[in-house]
Amino acid sequence: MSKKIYVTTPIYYVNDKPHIGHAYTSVATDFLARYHRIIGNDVRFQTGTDEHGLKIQKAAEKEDIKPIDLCDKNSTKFRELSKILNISNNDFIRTTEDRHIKGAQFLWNKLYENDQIYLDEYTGWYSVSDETFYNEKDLIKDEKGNFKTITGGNVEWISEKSYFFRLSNWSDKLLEYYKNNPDFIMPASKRKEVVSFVSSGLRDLSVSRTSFNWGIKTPNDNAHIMYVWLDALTCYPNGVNYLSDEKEDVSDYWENTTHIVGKDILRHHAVYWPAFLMAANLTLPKRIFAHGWWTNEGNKISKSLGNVIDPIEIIDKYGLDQFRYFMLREVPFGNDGDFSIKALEGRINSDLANDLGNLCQRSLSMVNKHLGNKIKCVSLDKEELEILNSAIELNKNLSDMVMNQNITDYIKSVWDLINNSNKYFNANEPWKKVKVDLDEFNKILFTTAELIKIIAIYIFPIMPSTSKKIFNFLNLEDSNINSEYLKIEEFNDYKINSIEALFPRIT
Ligand code: ME8
Repeated sequence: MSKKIYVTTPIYYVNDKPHIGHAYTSVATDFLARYHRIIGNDVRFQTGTDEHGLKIQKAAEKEDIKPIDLCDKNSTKFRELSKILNISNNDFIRTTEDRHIKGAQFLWNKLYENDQIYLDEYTGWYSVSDETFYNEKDLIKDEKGNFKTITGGNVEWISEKSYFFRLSNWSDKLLEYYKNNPDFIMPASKRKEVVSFVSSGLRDLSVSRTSFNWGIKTPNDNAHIMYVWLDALTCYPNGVNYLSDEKEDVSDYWENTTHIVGKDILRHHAVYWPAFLMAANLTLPKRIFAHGWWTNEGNKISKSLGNVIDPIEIIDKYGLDQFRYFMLREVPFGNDGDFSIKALEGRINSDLANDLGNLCQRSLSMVNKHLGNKIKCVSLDKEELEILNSAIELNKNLSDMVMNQNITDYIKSVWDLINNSNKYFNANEPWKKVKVDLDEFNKILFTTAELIKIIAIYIFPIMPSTSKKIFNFLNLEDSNINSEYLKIEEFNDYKINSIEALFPRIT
């Protein structure tokens, strides 16, 4: 039965152009959206840009342009990157859009009406780079004696009038919620971190600023703008029109929402966000999945170290599907990982050119050479039926893995299938059979073509263009690759189109 599903990436800050970390989250979320569509779910997938706050205002001042002009310029770059990455999002939201501003103010009003917000003064540390308030105990001192965030970011001391959200009232409710919904935060190691953070006690959270003006006005008081995280988090329900009294059908998606985020912003998503929603009597998302952090050849990726990786350069040199495959396969989803060119080239040559590329090219080019581009549909023996049925059955396991965002095991299982298909092909030695028994040769190639078709469906979420290319080799309609194709083509002959190398080897 088709389910409504909503998946989201974080909305990215527009103070600068996108880098590989942004590309990673978008590709991983795209993987999930595409798989859900394959199995017939009705998916909405949102990404977008986070455009308010001091970080953006300062970046605009530095370039001597208006904040909105900086936002327009850099938001376009994120939108373009989504296209380059072949991301299948249905929506791209900007926090400077009217629909977003209305939704953010709607949530504020609900909190205000429910007496969850009060006026006071914030005096303490603030990090502009991650737009976060810090307790001194959570900071570290550098060698010069200056306080820094644990990731090395600067903090500044601020003191200004501010509205506060009664976060401290929500500690117990949050802990109870985590306990009753053990899959709300994943992976489990990250849930533990959040539980321990909340158990140590929460302080009320400053949710408005008065010392600058690049933000959404708080509806009850013109002197304040909303804290950028309260503003930004509402982008998710705003994309499905949930923060409104005139909810449309589209809000049904909200009931089944998965937020994919990096571990850097887990606290905002797994603590502040559910507390805001509970306090406003609104529905919580189903799942927050926090993935790990990429380093570059072993070093932290940072502008000051000058080692920021531009995903577009990598894609230009190695190809998009190669990049997508590497990002998704190299690091267990949820763990930290390292980007290295050697590892990328290794994966392209072994997993892509040797395993997948060879399987397709060797077998299908034999069809073109010896069977005049056609494979006849034949009745299959036990061995063939078993291998094909188990390839089809695999989809049940893959589906369970996707429900748990287990992208890594998904890819490993598909590669086991590719390797088993290569084994089947090799063990049956079609290059010998072609000389003595053309029917037997045809049967081996038919089975292999069926396996290749099934593999093409399973790799669609990872490498959509490659999947389509393979469908084209098999002369199958590629506009809607889905699990309907997961059956043995008992009545259809195959026509094989001309074959090209899928993944050139890197030498
Ligand atoms: O935090 N490794 O935006 P942002 C892996 N606007 N992922 C990385 C990464 C790295 N080295 N660097 C960045 C914000 N990311 C807020 C979000 S949501 C309501 C507001 C990815 O531009 C990762 O997903 O700093 C991280 O969480 C996100 O980019 C941060 O993007």
